[in-house]
Amino acid sequence: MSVVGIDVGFQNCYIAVARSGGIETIANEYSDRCTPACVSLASKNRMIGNAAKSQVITNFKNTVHGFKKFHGRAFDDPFVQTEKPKLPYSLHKLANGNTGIKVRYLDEDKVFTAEQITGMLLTKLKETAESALKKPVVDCVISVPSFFTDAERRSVFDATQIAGLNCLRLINDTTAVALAYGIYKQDLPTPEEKPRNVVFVDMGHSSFQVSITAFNKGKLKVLATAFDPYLGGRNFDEALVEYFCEEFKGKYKLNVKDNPRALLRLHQECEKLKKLMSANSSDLPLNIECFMNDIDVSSRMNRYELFLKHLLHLASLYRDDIYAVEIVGGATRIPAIKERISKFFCKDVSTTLNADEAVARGSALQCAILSPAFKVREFSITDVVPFPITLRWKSPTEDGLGECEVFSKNHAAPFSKVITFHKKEPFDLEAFYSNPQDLPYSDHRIGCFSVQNVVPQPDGDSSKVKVKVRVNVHGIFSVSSASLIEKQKGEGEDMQIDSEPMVQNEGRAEDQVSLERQMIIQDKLVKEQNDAKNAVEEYVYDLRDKLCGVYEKYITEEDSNRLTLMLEDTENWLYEDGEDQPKQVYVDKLDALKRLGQPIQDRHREHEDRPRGFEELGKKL
Ligand code: ATP
Ligand code: K
Ligand code: MG
Repeated sequence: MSVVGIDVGFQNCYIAVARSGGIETIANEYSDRCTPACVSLASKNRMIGNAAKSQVITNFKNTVHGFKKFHGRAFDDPFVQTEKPKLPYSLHKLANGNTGIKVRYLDEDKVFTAEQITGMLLTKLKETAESALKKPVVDCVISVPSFFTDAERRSVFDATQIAGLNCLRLINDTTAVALAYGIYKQDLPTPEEKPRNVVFVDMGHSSFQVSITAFNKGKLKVLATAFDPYLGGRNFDEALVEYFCEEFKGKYKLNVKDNPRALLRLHQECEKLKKLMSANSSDLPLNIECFMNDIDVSSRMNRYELFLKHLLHLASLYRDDIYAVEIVGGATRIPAIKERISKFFCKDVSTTLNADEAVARGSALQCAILSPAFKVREFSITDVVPFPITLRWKSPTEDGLGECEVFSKNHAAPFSKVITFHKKEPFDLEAFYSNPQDLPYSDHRIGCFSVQNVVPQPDGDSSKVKVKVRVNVHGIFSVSSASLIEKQKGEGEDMQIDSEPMVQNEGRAEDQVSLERQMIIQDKLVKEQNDAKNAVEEYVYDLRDKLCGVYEKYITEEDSNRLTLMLEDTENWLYEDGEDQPKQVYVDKLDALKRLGQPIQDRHREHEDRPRGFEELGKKL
């Protein structure tokens, strides 16, 4: 059984695996440990990760990136509506009101849910892990932002199922980082001693998360989390893009925003520039050739200007008694960000963790702890509820409408609580986030839970109903069970609960799972076809080279000319009729060529081996 942790970032994904020697971050087929969160749909197949990223400009309408925050969101959500005009691909309102992504795939218009797109990405990450580990990957731990609400978490969880993964836990980004920090520390205070408090800061591409975590030997407890769900590296890119759009309007009379391709290129160049600015204090140039309408553009940017354009809000946190401030996430490489964080906590920031990989590594550690297949040091993790949750109840005829806050902000999680009701009939429990104004999500409802089969006591009195509410290991809320206590016996009888989350995945789970399987098969077919075609092409080039080189002595001029002509024909065929043929056609073609090439190769090999054979014979004698 493999033990895998996956950091699904807004921009960058990482996979870490637990092996007996420790945690290791895995590289993909491009020898890259980072896999871009990007999916590109095409007329024959999908490209995912690095291959998709190279399509961002050429196939911009069908190359999906920046979708992480569409999970569990309504199409009419203000966030979705502000993102929409900035995206090169189209969004579409699904039947259930959620955000769908509209692309052309297999020469048809298709709408995918956010669960499906992330499912595709996870398929790729799963395959990457499988080819590195050389065994199937099923169990995993996936990271999510600490501020993800119930609907967002359930949506990501559905995506893991579409990809055929068994997600043991959705772990908060900063909690994964805390685990990666704490589990190997030998000098943590004993459980009786005062805990060591460490602040973890993660600024990625789309968001800013901070947690304060207390460590003792063998355990960590998150005390509080704070976040700005809309502040990340991309805001800096956008600020730069805005700046240059304005400048180019005046300087070159170019309306960059009217041209999606140019805008995407400017985005890419601005991100590069931003990264350069982290390492350079001087002015830096920006040059893009043939940018728009055949015009080359150039400009300069200095740090000062960029930073004045941006205000950074840090959540108010405890400042005293902080042992260290550990920073991770790509955007914490920006010097001004580092400075602000350091200034805020009156402390130098530490960068002892791998800024890019800590989330994935912590997730893998959590997977190792949860997996029965792996032995790892005991380490207990207590996380927090990011937003307070209230329960409201009502029954059809009885009065006594009421509500109470069942989980306060920063309440420990996972956690179960029992609440007692006195009821004569079935009743509904509505769960919602207590403070809609603090929620980075437009719907504060979580779900409705109906407690069935409630009846009065034989004497006509109300029955005592014990209801268990729970925030589970994924940070998802539920009314998990209810039992009716009989007055005389004092025993409980389990009641049925019908639960209905407010936001549900639009597709039927089984359909989406089988659709993903079909797409995997389709991609595989296309890959095999391409590989077979490439093999023909390679053979043609290789043989042609050798015919005028090392094989020259082993073939008559006449045969050589004939073969060369044939190779030329094959090459032309590959660009014309042979452009898109079934795999078998290429396999047959290659066989036919090899039948002609092999004897020459054999004669050559024989000749090469002969002197060596004599040499060896000589040694033996
Ligand atoms: P999120 O955590 O929001 O889901 P993510 O995990 O994909 O996003 P990271 O990989 O942590 O994000 O960070 C990516 C961001 O960091 C991008 O905005 C990228 O441009 C920025 N970044 C990376 N290196 C540097 C650098 N040297 N200087 C400035 N910014 C950088
Ligand atoms: K990441
Ligand atoms: Mg991240």
